[in-house]
Amino acid sequence: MSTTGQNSKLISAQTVAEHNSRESCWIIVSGKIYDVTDFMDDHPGGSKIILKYAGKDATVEYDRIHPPDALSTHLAPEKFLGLVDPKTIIKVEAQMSEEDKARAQRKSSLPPLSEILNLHDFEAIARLVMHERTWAYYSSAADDEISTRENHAAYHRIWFRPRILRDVSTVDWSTTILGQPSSMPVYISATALGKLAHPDGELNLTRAAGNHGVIQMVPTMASFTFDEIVDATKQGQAQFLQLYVNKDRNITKKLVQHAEKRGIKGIFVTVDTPQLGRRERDMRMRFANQDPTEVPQNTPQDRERVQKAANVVNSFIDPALNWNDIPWFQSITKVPIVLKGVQCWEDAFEAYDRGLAGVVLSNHGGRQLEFARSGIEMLVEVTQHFKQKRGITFPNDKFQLFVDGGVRRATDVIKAVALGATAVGLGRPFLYASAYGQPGVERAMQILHDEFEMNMRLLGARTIKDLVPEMVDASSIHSHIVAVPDDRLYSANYESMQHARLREL
Ligand code: 173
Repeated sequence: MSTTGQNSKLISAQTVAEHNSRESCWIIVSGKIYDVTDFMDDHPGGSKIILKYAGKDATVEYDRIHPPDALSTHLAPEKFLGLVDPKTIIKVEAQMSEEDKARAQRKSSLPPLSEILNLHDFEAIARLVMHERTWAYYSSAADDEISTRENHAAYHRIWFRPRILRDVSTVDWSTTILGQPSSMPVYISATALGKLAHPDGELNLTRAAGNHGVIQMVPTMASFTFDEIVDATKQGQAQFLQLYVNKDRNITKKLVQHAEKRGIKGIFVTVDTPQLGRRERDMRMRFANQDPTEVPQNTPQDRERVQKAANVVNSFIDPALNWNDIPWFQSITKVPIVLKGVQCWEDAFEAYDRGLAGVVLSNHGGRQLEFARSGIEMLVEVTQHFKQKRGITFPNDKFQLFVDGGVRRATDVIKAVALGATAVGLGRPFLYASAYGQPGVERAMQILHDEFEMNMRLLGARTIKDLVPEMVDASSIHSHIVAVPDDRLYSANYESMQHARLREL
């Protein structure tokens, strides 16, 4: 399916401008005219933004978010109507709102990277300089945002039992993940729409990862194409692929087999997203930016539209995915397959018994099921059950455990590794660092390296192998109410949710 076929019919910009409503909506992207009337309610970013550009040229906004092939992948060929007649285009100067100007001003006074001392700093800066819609999308989480805060708080319930008088003049925290060397037990977890953070989006992550020997998990919903991201790697740089499984299994099969050909070293199938969680701060931001004439009314049509928008991800992600699909995955690729979003020992056993390469214990950054437990708490449960019921201990090369969510410090990673994780995923922190572009992401990685070096020494751990369960006290991990000092840096970054407000008349 492709809309990039030969359709060289010329249409005037004035004709396009007549199709400026929900009933008939055309847009121009890179000189091409598309009919998006039927598609707009399936658009993951909502119909509102499409209607804003109805009858107009949406190229700049489109490029800010999407990979070049998004339209050709998601629209039927007949929706590509032709080319805009260049003689008919009237240029309109882009207008900057007061908020845009203020943001640009803040962006011009970023502190130098040398003053960024930890990953919380990146988050605080990102909140000031990212577009408010970007911040709302990245930082929001499900419902009352309790799981997302628990993700970080759970690490506060684990304390260290260091060993002394070991020669720690040299310490080494490098490791291997699914057989691939990694300079630290950390990988870049997949996050959608990287271009919202910076024009170079995911490529900042790819290039920084290449320079620091870190593995990047390439997201299905990236804002560059898969090939653009792979093309940005260095010789020998390993990458994983995060996979949303499409209803049309041929699309998924093609992606997986193409990824294998391009040298992807692990496939992380996301299993916690049969429907997207409700991220109310993100939803609220969309309403706040809404044209009052477009505010959904309580009519059956509008209710259906809102419901459809909430479930829109269903057109890209198959909610029918189930355990019986696993042999099919194993038949289409030889790349190790890991399930991302496993949340209890029963499912971890199931994954093990079906010959998968591992699981990511994760609640999707708290963005899916509210009151899903933190990955680090699940890790304690999973390793205990494997030991007691199967006599299996971790880390284990045959079946690897990963954790993500809430990780901001090397000490967090070290706790997870001591408890049996092979490596830990960080998503948001690297996105926030990418507000500074590639140098920001590199600085974030360097900060983690510096924290690893010092903490390995202070713990008496010369290598990753010295990080054993006896080095931590996780006995309070399942107690969700424990008085520990507040993490001021982290808490100050947390932005409270808001209630609905009366509309301004
Ligand atoms: O967490 C997310 O926002 C996410 O996983 C997603 C899924 C589909 C489209 C965009 C983002």
